[in-house]
Amino acid sequence: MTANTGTRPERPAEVGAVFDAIVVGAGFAGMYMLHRLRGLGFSARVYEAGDGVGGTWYWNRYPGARCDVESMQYSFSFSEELDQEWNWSEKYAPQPEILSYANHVADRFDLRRHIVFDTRVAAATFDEAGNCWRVETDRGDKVSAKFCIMAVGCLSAPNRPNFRGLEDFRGPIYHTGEWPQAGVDFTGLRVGVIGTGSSAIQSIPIIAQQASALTVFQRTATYSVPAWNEKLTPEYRQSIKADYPALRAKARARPTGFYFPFNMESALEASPEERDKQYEEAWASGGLPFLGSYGDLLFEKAANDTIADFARRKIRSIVKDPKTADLLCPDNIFGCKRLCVDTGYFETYNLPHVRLVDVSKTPIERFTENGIEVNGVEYPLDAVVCATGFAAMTGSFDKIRITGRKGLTLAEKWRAGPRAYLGVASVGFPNLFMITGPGSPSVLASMIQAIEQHVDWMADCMGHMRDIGAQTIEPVLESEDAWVEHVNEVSKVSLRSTCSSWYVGANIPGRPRVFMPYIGGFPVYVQKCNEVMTGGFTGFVLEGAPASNAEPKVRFTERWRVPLDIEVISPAAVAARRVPVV
Ligand code: N01
Repeated sequence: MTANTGTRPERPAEVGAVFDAIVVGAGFAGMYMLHRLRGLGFSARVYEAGDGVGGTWYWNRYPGARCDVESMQYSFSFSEELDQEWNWSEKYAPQPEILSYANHVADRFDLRRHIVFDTRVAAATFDEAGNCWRVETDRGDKVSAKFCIMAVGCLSAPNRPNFRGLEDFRGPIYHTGEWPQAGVDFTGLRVGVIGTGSSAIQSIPIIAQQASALTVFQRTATYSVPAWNEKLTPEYRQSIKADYPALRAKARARPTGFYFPFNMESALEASPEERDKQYEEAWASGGLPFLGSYGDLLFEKAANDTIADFARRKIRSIVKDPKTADLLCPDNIFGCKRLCVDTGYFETYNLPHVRLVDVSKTPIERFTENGIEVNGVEYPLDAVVCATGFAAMTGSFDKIRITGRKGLTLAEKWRAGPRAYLGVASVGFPNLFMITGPGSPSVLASMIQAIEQHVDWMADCMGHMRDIGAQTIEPVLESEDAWVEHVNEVSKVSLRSTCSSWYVGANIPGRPRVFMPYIGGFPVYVQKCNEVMTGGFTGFVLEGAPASNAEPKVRFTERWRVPLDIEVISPAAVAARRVPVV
């Protein structure tokens, strides 16, 4: 498969260096973690596999890549100055602009001098005698630190299906999640795209503009809502900047961690005419908020049927060929898999040089020298794009040999599914933190807000440990078990747990079927984390602190005192199944 980068500069291995903290990954999570650690006066080292910052937005350079959370909200909120000085150009920022923002943050906060690029962490081993993590990289570095922080991303380990005959194919094969930095020119080529998830839906309309012929291999049809992306005017930006903190506060109080108006009514209590009107208006606004048209869409199948029917009617109204339209109409729960947001996706199938091949019943048989074979038919191709997604949530942990107490590896511990208390730490792995780990809202919230909340919590925790002289922090098994059970229980409330998506690991053969992110809603989760912290880290054991009679003063990043009463979001609302989760 064609790689993202070319050469990496030679450098000598670093052996024996000791840090307070080692951070794995220099995406938004790793960058903000570094910033907080330095603010606390900790020594820190970040290792990053790529040759630049940005994580997801460094690797996913495929044509059409852009964010599906509005740019004014998909950004760091920890610095009012940063909020004021950065100007997003579009409603949904394109990948190059988000990458520029990541680079701006790295420069503005002088982060690069503590990041080592072109270096992949290969192993992290807890040294029980020394109470520290020993970290090894693929460049031969051997360093150690009291804390090891995984900022490895939820969608960072590409899923490359092992199709028969891959090596026979004469053309290039790309993965959307590892797109070449130099870009790809498909002009005049016959291109095949495998997959119809978010990455495919964004790239297909652009690839179709260049390719002489485009063949899309679809295993599962996908719901998608128009983005109606547009340029942002200075006036609009200013209207938000006039009171950015208020928008940020409203966003933190949302189950999704970003703000959009939504309707808490039941779809089933509305008449068909009222529903159609509501859906038409929401469709005309576009984007993920479409799922907020009613409060029970992800909780009641009958309610979901109404929005699914509407979306199918939209597809049929756009796609001219009825057979292709039929194939493009999903028959599963609307929003069960991650909802896609597109610009001209369904319209692309009206182009004469674009065709859709159904591989749901007869899978891709093999690659040949000249193309892809399905059901005995060879589709001739010059280049192939695998938009086949990721080993989500745990895939990036699997790539590192992480060994905790008594030689137990994280991969062994998580064989039947990930287990982590609050999604931040796992029993047997002291002082190992996971930013947006499994069991936290992560991918069900706006990622940057989820990252900031985790990083602030972890930084406050590490600062507190230093204050009281604690050496290690580790969850108690009962607390971890109870949290994992809670994550599972809450997921059953949502229709989201019912379909085969990457949320449950079902996109990769052999993975255990477990609903990995926490679906109870961002503010509910934040409140739980706050309680744990202000209660003196309940559910965790802190060891090594000398006994003291003084009440420990816990650090706390104030902006996470999220009021649960902003616009009816409450645990009761979650329990009443009336909280749309995107
Ligand atoms: O990956 P996916 P993605 N043969 O797993 C198909 C985020 N994201 O990279 O559904 C044939 O969604 C697979 O088929 P099926 C976002 O959270 C955000 O598109 O498993 N097909 C599916 O159609 C998103 O959800 C943005 O039956 C095969 C596709 O490949 C997540 O990343 C943009 C196959 C994979 O879809 C992942 O999105 C992009 C096989 N052997 C991504 N194996 C934003 O907008 C897999 N497929 C911010």
